[in-house]
Amino acid sequence: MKIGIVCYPTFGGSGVVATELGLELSKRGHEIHFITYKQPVRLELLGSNLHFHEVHVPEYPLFHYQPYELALSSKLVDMVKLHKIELLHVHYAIPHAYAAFMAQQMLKEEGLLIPIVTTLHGTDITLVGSHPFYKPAVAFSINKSDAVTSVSENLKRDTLRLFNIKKDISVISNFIDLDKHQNGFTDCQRDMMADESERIITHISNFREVKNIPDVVSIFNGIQKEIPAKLMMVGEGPEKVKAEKMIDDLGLQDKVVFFGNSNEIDRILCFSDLFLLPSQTESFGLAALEAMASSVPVISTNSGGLSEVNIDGFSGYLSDVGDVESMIENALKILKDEDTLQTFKANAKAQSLNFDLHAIVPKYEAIYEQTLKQYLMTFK
Ligand code: GMT
Repeated sequence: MKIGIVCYPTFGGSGVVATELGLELSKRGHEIHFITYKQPVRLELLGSNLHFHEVHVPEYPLFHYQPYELALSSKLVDMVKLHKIELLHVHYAIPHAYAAFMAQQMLKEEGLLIPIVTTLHGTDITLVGSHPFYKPAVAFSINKSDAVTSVSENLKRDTLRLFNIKKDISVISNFIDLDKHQNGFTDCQRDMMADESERIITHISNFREVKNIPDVVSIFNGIQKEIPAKLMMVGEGPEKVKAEKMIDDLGLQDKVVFFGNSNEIDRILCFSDLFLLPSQTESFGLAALEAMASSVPVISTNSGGLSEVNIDGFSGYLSDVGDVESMIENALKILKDEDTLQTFKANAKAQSLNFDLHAIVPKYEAIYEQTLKQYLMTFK
């Protein structure tokens, strides 16, 4: 099948999922066209089955805000026609499903039929989308999609609770390419980061408010008071400055390494002992799954879809949002004793196997086939 994928190409989980999905679909013989404003960060090799089309927004002084949705929908129309794309899979209701719907209508005027599959990732529903200002556009975009998927049961429930949705929502959980997390390194170069006696704690995110970055620092502070430890902070975002200041105030400068955005996540996870994700909410928590796939147990909150990913007392522990004391206590339960740590590491890996991409990508293929068939039938 010829599939157009629209996503945010940056370091967020939705872009990663869309990219890994496109890569796997191309390996399975589909022709994939990524249509977005920048080449997705994890998309390295383009080939005969894998294409990238950049959406360029022309600068026009009359527009106070340059209209990305307009540029995207025009680009979608052009690419669908040029490459005979049969189906659009858009990640995020706004603005992507919104722009795809406009493209679909324009194409219909020319007698071309193309269905839209929309995947909801979370922030389009729980943070941005539920804002009264965007609510009508989100509900409209979801209801006008030909198929809708959500990355967790929890996100499906939230979507149905917050919006007036007339569409069925299929839950297809996020997945992981386990081959990329085999810890194939002969040497993780752990000694470059910490002494043998120190535990390595890692946090990876886009440092937005929803990630509760001050809690990451407080949890680490509590841990390092009890056992020797280092903190790896990976990513960039608005809360990073706050974290740096907190670390200075607590005198932890020598114990914390900031990496910025990294394409070497698997290398960093390879030498990590524990992953922290104390978010206010996560529709899924792909970063936690990536950690678990690298045999790193997870200390997280129990909010959103996190309890579908991290299993309390098995692959890590879950606490209420903001309950830093309980997160410190749980982290120490895992880290204090070597045998317990090894058990949690093995459990984290075992839990990640439930999200193997080879089991989950066929679910998307089934949705594509069914949606295309149904959509074309409606116009017969
Ligand atoms: O919050 C992020 O880290 C970015 C955001 C995104 O749009 O990429 O992540 C959302 O989608 C991911 C992939 O489905 C999920 O794993 C994240 O939990 C979700 N973020 C939130 O719900 C806050």
